[in-house]
Amino acid sequence: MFISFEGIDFCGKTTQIELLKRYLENKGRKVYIVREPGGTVISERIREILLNKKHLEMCDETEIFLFSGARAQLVREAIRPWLSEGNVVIADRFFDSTTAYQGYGRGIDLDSVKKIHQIATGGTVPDITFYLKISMAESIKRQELRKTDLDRIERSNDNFYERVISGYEQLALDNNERIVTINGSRSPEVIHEEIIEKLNEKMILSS
Ligand code: T5A
Repeated sequence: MFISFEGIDFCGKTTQIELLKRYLENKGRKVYIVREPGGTVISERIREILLNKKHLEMCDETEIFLFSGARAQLVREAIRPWLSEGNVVIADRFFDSTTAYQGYGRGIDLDSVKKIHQIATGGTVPDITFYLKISMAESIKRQELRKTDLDRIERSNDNFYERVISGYEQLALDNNERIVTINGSRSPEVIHEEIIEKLNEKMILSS
């Protein structure tokens, strides 16, 4: 079982992933969480380069290849071996993030983005993806509450984030058999319940 979570920054993915992990472990499942970019020694090194707020000169093409390089390593070193042992893998972002941020957000041609995904993942696709939908205003509110320093991507302007949100909307429409849109502006407990409901509906938990 391979589950991914998507959405704009501060949409609540990490919070929901922790709740879901606990739920599944209580059901006796072994669960691995991976975050993107990151999750292996090499991918975490790439993460440092990508998110470093000093790297403002990074061009969009370098950005997409670095995100995809980190993913290629993660898929082969961690995700596939864990899935093949029958474990649950929950990914905090996967290739939909690249389509939304680098494709729709930065404006890289979407057909090229798809080809890069194919090379990076070699066809490994989540069984189900939860898109936690929040508005730009909600994202900014949570970011201000958290008071942490912003990384390089988070320093992108509001127009960029509006394009990323439109990208996620389009992705959800185009992949409605895989991507489930969840209203992420409610309480974490209510969101968690809906996620469990959807997993049961799609019989993902019984496999
Ligand atoms: N990126 C990533 C790309 O551009 N392309 C790619 O291909 C990939 C993979 C990664 C950055 O890289 C970009 C996207 C990102 O900008 P990151 O540090 O890993 O950077 O950041 P995020 O994935 O965005 O993770 P965040 O930690 O910022 O946000 P989460 O995980 O979505 O949210 P979470 O759970 O940490 O919650 C954020 C805050 O909101 C509160 C939490 O307490 C926390 O303070 N919160 C809620 N508040 C109210 N109601 C709820 N329901 C709440 N749920 C959580």
